[in-house]
Amino acid sequence: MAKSARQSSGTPATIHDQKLERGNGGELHQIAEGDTPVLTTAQGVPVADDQNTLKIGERGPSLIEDFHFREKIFHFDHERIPERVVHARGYGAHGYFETYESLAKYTRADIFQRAGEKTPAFVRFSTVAGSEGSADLARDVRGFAVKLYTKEGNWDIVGNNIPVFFIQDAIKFPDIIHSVKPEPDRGFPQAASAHDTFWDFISLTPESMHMIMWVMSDRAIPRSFRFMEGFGVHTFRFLNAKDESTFVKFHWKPKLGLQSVVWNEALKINGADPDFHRRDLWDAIQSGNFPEWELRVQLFDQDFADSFDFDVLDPTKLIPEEVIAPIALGRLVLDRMPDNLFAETEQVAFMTQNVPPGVDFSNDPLLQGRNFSYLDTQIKRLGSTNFTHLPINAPKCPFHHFQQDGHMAMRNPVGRVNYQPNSFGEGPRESAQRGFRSFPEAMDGQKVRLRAASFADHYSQARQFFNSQTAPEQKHIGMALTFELSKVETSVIRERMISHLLNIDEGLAETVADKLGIKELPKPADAAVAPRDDLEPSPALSILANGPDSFAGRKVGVLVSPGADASLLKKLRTAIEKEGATVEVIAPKVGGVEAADGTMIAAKHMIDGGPSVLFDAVALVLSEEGAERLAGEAAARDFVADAFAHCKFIAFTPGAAPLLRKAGVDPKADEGLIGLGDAKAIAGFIESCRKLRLWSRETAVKL
Ligand code: HDE
Repeated sequence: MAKSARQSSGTPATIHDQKLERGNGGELHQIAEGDTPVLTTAQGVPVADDQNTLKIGERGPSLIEDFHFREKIFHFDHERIPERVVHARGYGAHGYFETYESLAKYTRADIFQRAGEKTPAFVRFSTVAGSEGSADLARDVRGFAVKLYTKEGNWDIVGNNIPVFFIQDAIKFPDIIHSVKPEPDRGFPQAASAHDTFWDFISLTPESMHMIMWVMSDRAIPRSFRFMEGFGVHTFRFLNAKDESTFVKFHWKPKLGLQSVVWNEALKINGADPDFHRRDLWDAIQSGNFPEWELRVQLFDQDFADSFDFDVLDPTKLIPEEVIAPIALGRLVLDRMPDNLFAETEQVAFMTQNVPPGVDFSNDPLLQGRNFSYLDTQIKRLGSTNFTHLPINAPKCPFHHFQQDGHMAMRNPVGRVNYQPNSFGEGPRESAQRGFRSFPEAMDGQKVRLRAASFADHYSQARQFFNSQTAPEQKHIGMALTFELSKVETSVIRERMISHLLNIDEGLAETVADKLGIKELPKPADAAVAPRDDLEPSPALSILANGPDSFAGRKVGVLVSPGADASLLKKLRTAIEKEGATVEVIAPKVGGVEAADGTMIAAKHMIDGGPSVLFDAVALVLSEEGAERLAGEAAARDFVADAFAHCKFIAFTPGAAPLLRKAGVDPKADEGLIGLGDAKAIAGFIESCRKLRLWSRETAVKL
């Protein structure tokens, strides 16, 4: 009999500079060189062979006695937990919140008492409709959920990047979500609202029209999590030490300004890099460019609430920032990626009802419904009432209670007494002074199922939003509506949507109807309250009016060819990095190119894998011969043609002319094409890039 060969793992190689091991207390230790830990079972039994199951003879049946194999496969079979029913695809990071100054006048929330106080935070960004493995650039709302581990308990602000919502009452949530998810008979489309059931529901739900304007705007295709706002959406209350109430709305403002992509770009990014947003956050934090947001609040009293045009309890309405100017309370900085995506980002449990003393709810019916849902959903997803024992969910302040047992209990109370009151003088007691108190709002009414008349105006703020957009943004809304409705097969749904648009903006309705081939406009939809014309536009609602004033945090893709000018590239890189932006080099081949001076230029991407949609601006540093060659490659022509069509700034060396020509781009077409002759030209390129896009080109390229 031939001697059996045992498959061996050999010496484990490490591609990391350091090997890390987690101690019992969860802390990370560096493992000394040559001190590789021994593989064990989950019970700690050292393993001799992890390559072969235990068998009778080398070709015989496997033995059930093989406890290592059984444990390994058993655990693997149970690795998946249900994904979130909404917001399944998400990406999180750790950081901190730093309070600017005391807000004790309005709230006794501990986090706002002391200037300079730093509170640990965890943030999870997400898309809503797609499943965990869907692509980042879906047209969708983005979740913006913030967990603040305050000294008086965890506070979760579970918000979105859009300040209003589709529905007014939580009872409609399953309906809207069912309608946007893949259709139940066919199981598609994934992570897309462009299908019949979504638009059917929307067209039958006039209260969603304001939100629809936002979701059809570029807000729903952000360039990066780092460049989007967050909103608490609902009206909450602050309560001060005397339990006096002030209404509050929460806004997160990105330090780097707002930025989105265009739809054609989004489609291509999803193909080129479905993890575009994740990668962006990972890269930024790993390279020390910590993203930052300012927490601003709109504060108002009952008198304002009574006199405001809309009901402050209605989550389909906002209070324009020009009406109540937000006040800055502090800054949120994200500076550390989780060690493990599952343990932290997947298992984190956000709950709207997690509020500390000094923060309270309003009667917004959507918020009230959420306060039920978020606790309930954690049992389904995390499988035990003890999900608060997971490190990511546990408070970081002292906590004492008598809740015990249950699945996976890791921290039962010690001692004899697990109740109160008790005669043993043991255990925690409540504190009237420190404890959470609700605002003692006087309530009186009949038990009814009714929608308040003050919630009935569904079009005025939708119109105000549209009127507050710049011309390119208005155009994008029209294009998005056209695209989405073009995917709707049922004509009556398309027409019903046009009848709503007529109540928002006639021009918009006509443009979309024309593209959809609707010859005769339908009647405007019946409106419970006639849409108003007198709401002032709110510039704060526009992305383009609130862009950055620098190119910091953005990325330039530089396409190089053999024979490129290395010293020019160096100058370009220095100038871009000085601006706080980054450079990635793209070359015809993996590994880079040899420059004219014989030096090697390293590249991050090969042309096929580094399309221009991944960058905010591009530069072509090419020799004439290199450009001639690249002109024969579809990927290189697309690189240039797309950058041009997406209104990006394009810098180029004189040698790039053959490629520009073949890509159909006239180097003199507009001021967004910048010849790289000298250092002055580089400065000009960077100055242009601060505008992010040359929107005036859009009409010419018919995006
Ligand atoms: Fe959520 N939502 N939601 N939602 N939501 C969830 O909770 C729900 C709503 C939001 O990164 C679920 O733990 C109801 C508005 C974010 O882990 C679930 C209603 C806003 C996240 C749930 C709403 C949000 C969720 C699913 C209508 C913006 C992701 C998994 C009444 C203000 C948090 C989970 C994360 C997640 C219910 C409406 C934001 C099922 C019933 C409005 C950012 O509980």
